[in-house]
Amino acid sequence: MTPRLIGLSLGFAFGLAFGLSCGDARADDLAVERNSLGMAFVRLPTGEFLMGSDEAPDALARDYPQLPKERFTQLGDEGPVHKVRITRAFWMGQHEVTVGQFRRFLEASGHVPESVADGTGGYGWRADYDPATTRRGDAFEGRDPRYSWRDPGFAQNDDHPVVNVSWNDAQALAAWLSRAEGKRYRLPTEAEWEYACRAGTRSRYSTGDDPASLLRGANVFDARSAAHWPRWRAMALAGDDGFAFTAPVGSFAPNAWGLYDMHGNAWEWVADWHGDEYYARSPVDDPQGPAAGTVRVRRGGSWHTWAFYARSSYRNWNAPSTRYTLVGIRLVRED
Ligand SMILES: [Ca+2]
Ligand SMILES: [Ca+2]
Repeated sequence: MTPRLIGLSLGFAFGLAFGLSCGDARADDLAVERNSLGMAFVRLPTGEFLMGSDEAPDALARDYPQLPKERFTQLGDEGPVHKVRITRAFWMGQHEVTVGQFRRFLEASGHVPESVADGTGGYGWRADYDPATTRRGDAFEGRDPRYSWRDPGFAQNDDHPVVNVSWNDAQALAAWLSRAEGKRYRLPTEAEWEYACRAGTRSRYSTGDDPASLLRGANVFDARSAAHWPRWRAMALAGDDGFAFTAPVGSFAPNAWGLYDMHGNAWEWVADWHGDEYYARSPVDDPQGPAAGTVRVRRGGSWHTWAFYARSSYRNWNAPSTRYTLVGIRLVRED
């Protein structure tokens, strides 16, 4: 991760200048529809929100005492906090795309996932694999053809989020669904994703500021996961969320707009290229991200992610061909 430092205090002043004008939508009022693969979508209204975070490193250090302090000065791309207006209602996937839905897509479309097509496979978990034996201390073994969307090395049934899928695979899924149903599917923009994740909140998580609040709302790196990665035990969320690996989608409480697993379970690819300084020049209306780039953003954290990196504003990224045990898909359908 490259150090990313820009004016956090400026972002804070900017954030105070705007009030929230969204968030009055309630899950009970929002329409839900299912598509041909059995994916449920929630219709999110237009609105505006404050995107990003300008939290001072000292405040973060106080609330995440287990992390090295330099982590808190590497978050420049989360600021400045800026107003974003979503001018078009859209349908947000209520859940991450599941293994079963992805399999049905492959069977119907003939698409070959990138990890299979290029013969290099994905990443996976193996009980006797030791990160300390690898040069980079990788948490998982791979790339290896033995691992793919079909097998990340731990048990998944059809209701778990599909992982080891690339950004390019997500494009293929959206394009096929669009052709099959005559409605436009795509990945959410990064702004749509954060709007949906926050669901009217301004706190670190849709469950509040306290990392412990995630226990009722998200599958992250908790005490149960730490049993398999003892070297990172200190980073685990205190308590047991019930899942060492992925959980069936929808196993935790939804946010205020009826969306599940926006925090944790699987990271979710979004449409945008990543730009370190994009927020400083982002348009207010429907930002689409930088026009060009080398890496695509993923959001929300995963079952293996420390709570700090599952915050609503946190941004991470990978090359569009990346396939990994932690990264999955959530789609948008246009209105
Ligand atoms: Ca967990
Ligand atoms: Ca997720």
